[in-house]
Order: sequence, then structure tokens, then C-alpha cells
Amino acid sequence: MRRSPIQSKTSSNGRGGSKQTPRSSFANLKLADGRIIKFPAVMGVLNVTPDSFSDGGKYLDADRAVEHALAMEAAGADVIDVGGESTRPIGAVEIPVEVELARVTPVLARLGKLLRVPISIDTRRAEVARVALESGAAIINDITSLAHDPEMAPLAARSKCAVVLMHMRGGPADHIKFAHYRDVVREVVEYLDARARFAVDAGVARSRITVDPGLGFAKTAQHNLKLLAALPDLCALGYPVLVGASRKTFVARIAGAVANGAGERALEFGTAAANALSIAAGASIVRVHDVGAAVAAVRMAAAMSGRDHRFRRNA
Ligand code: PMM
Repeated sequence: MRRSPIQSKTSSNGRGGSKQTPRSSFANLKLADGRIIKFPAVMGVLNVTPDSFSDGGKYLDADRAVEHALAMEAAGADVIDVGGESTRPIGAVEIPVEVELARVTPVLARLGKLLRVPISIDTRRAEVARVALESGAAIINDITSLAHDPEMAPLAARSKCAVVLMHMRGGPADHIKFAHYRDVVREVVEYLDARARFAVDAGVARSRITVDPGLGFAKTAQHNLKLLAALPDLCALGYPVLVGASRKTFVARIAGAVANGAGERALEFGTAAANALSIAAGASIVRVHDVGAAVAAVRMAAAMSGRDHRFRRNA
């Protein structure tokens, strides 16, 4: 019998008795084209936007975007996530689909031919996802968990692409208004469970689904910390878990970027700590801006938590 998400909460998070190290049972993600993303994996972020929170405006120019994607691949990224719509917590502007398409299409067309690693498209719009899949993208990363656009789930099912289902509330421009929960862990776990069932009912294979707590999306720093502490509960849903902590406001606040003026280093090291601990807690993918630092953190965390077969104690 399938365990309910909340049963698994008390059995796996250390508060309910079990002392077992939480460990993801997923070795990899098999893509429809035969490529394999080995876990734990690093997803490099390529925001082709003028206003994304951390890197807005840097890669709006297609040449610079392509160059950066290739640099992230060379630094060890396992997948490149291309997005054309900003979701910054305050001040994100909703853009027409034509604008999103105009940003990502030229970049995707070139990357489809140049990159060896798979491409994921960060969009909630089926039209953008369709164009990306035609250019060779293999993953749809939908921050609305296929809920925004009714055409998204059928497209994912038809194309046999992988999907990332992320928790959020509200839209990219106003999610911060919805950061109110009775029990954030329970509500996020139940939401992702329901969205994964929805995807499966729509024809997406279970083996192609990854779930994501959506750090910073309708969440305060406290909510993000609770979700990070409860990653084993998310893993217990039975899907690989993706964590996107990279350079987010809560990392800056907690790591001291705002208070002590050591901005950049606090963000870098705060992000690396969040990535390492997420992998040690069972996450399978981290979504990051600084790929080189993340690869090192993820490798170390994987070896220390017994997830790197080369360094198992009895190997
Ligand atoms: N965060 C952002 C955008 N897309 N997708 C997933 N799956 N998970 C995330 O945490 C996530 C995302 C916003 O961050 P950015 O503006 O730095 O890309």
C-alpha cells in the first residue's frame, strides 16, 4: 500500500523515530531521446530576461546567452535551464507570450545544436514549451506544475519529455502575497503529490516527473527553512526532488549578504551550503547560477552521504 505523504513525514525526518540517513533511491533521469541525467545533478540557470532577480539583463543578448550556457556546460552542468520570464519576488512584470518567445527562441535554436547536455525550458506557457521541445529541449520546468496552461500537460504527455513540477501560489508577479500557511511542509507535500497525480492522469510517465518545493515562491525565509529541513518528506513522495536555493533573497538574508556587506561571498557560500545540505538530505538536482561552485559542493555532499559509488565505505 502506498504511504501517504504525511505518514512519511513522521517516519523519515528524524522527529518521528527513524535514524536512517535519508537517501534518494533515484540514480538518474532517463530522457525520451535516450540521454541520461545522473543524480545528483546540477542544473545551470540561463535567464534570458532583463529583470530576473540575480542575473537579469546579463544574458538578454543571444550571443552572451549561448556563451554562458557553453561555459556552464564546461563547468560541469548536467542540464541547462533556459527561461524567458522573470519571477523575481517583487516587481516581476507579466509579459506577453510573444515577448517570451522572442527572448528564448533564438537562444534555444542555437543551443539545441551546440550543447551536449540536455536543455530544460523554464516556462508556464505551452506555446513556449512546444517551440523549445522542437529545438531539442528534453525537460519542461513549469513553476505552476502544469496548472497555468491547460495545453501543458497534454504537450508533456505527447512529447514524452520530462517535467519539473514546482510548488507556488499566485503568479510570478504577486506570489509573495500568498506566503501564508498553517503547515507549510504538509501543504507543499500534498500539493506536489496532487500535481504529480494530475500529470500521471494526463499521460506523463511517473519516471519522468521531478518535484520541487519552490523556495522563495510564496514563501518567507522561515517557510524555506522548514521545507529544506523536510526534504526527506518530499523525497518520500517517490519522485526525484529539485532544489532551487541559488542566490535567493532568503540565502542573502541568512548568510549575511545584506547585513555585513560581504554580499557576493555570503551569497556564494550560503548557496553552496544550501546545495550541499540539500543533496545530503536526498535531493537529486540543484538549480544554480554558479555551476562550478555547485558541482564541487554537490560532489562533496554526495561522497559524504554515501551517494557517490566511488567513495562508498565498503567500495
Ligand atoms: N526559481 C526561479 C525560476 N525557476 N524553477 C524551479 N524548478 N525551481 C526554482 O526554484 C526556480 C525555478 C527563480 O530564480 P531565478 O530568477 O534566479 O532563476
